[in-house]
Parts: sequence; structure tokens; C-alpha cells
Amino acid sequence: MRIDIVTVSPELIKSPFEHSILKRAQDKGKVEVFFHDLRDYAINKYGKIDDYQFGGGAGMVLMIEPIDKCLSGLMEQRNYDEIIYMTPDAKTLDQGTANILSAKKNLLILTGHYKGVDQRIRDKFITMEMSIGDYVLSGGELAAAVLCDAVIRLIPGVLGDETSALTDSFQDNLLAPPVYTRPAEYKGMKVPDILLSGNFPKIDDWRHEEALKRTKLIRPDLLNK
Ligand code: 6GU
Repeated sequence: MRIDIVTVSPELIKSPFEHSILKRAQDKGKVEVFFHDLRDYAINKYGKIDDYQFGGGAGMVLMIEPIDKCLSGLMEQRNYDEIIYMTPDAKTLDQGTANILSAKKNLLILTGHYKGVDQRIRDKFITMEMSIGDYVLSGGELAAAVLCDAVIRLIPGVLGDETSALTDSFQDNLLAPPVYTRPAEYKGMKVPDILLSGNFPKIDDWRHEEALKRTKLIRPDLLNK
């Protein structure tokens, strides 16, 4: 997979890709990530990329020209499966969407800033708009990093143990069950006996029951999906 990320703050988003699973995925050649600084496409030598909004109102809007130049240049070089705009006024990312995106070849991600981008960019280029939750971030960079993490770890061969992504929370619309490791008892706090029993079918049942219990209690909305 190749991911191109267009942003006004490349430095803000780079670091998550330099550690842990995201780094290993790149080292293994499973994904290539490229960052593009919108400032390089500014309309003047002062680096202008945003302006006041028509009709008045607080906040700057990213201008159409720098984004058009950057996106058009990339689109001439390859076909993108999706051109994604990160914005709070969109559908929220979920595991199903991450699964679908993990099978794509080329993704282009545009991150907003300030009041967002000129609507004509959204109308002309964007094939998918995505929020990561019902709260507002200062910019779309962290949201893009979240999206990339959710997608990249699902690319086959990225996680060492192929099954571990399958038992994540949400993969089956259930929260994950509790997990324990040694010691079996600590300051009087015991690990549930069933987990020490060696009876794996029973352990599977127990985990499923616990996942259901947790989901009913904390996220009953997931059970109606
Ligand atoms: Cl994608 N962008 C911003 N700025 N805020 C958000 C978001 C995105 N998703 C949730 N909040």
C-alpha cells in the first residue's frame, strides 16, 4: 500500500510513523507513506495558503489553489483508490471502514486546519470524508495518524500474529474481554480460575460472555449494529 498525506504540518504527523507497528510495517515493505507540505504549493513567496471566508465569520479557510496543485500533481502520477478528507463534519471512522481501506493500493489523505478547506475542493476531489469522533481537534493531522494506524495494522503480514487483529475490540462489534498475565495471584487479587484450567473451548465461551457483558454495560449501542 502507498499512502500520501497532504498537510500544513508534516512535522505534527510524522512521529507516529517512526515507531512500533507503523514503523515495522514500512520496514517490512507493507506500506510506504509520503508527506506533502501544502506550504510548498503556496500562492505567493510569503507562503500564503489560507484566507478569510466569504460571507464573513471567524477562522481562516485553506485556499483552493494550493490544494488543487498538490492533489492534481499526485493524481497525475497514479490512480488513488480513495481521496480522503479528514474533517469533524463527516461520518465517524469505524473498524469496518478500516478493514475495507486496508485492502486498497493507493490512498490519498488531505488533512484540514483552521475552519477547513474551500468546499470546492471537497466537491471536486474528495471521494470519502472521515471524522474520528464527536469532538473537535485543532487540525486533521492527528486524526489522519489515527486512521493510518487503524488501517496499516490490518494489512496482511503487518502484525506478527495474524490472529491478533481478529480478536481486537470491534472486529466483531464487541469490546475485548479482560486479559491477565503472571502472577496468578497478586496481593490477594486472583486471576479467574477458568483461565488457568487449560480447557480452551470453555475459555473461549468465557471470553465471549465477558465481551458481551462489557459491551452491554459500556457500549450497548454496538449490540444493535
Ligand atoms: Cl478528522 N478533524 C478535526 N479537526 N477534528 C476532529 C476530527 C477530524 N475528527 C474528530 N474531530
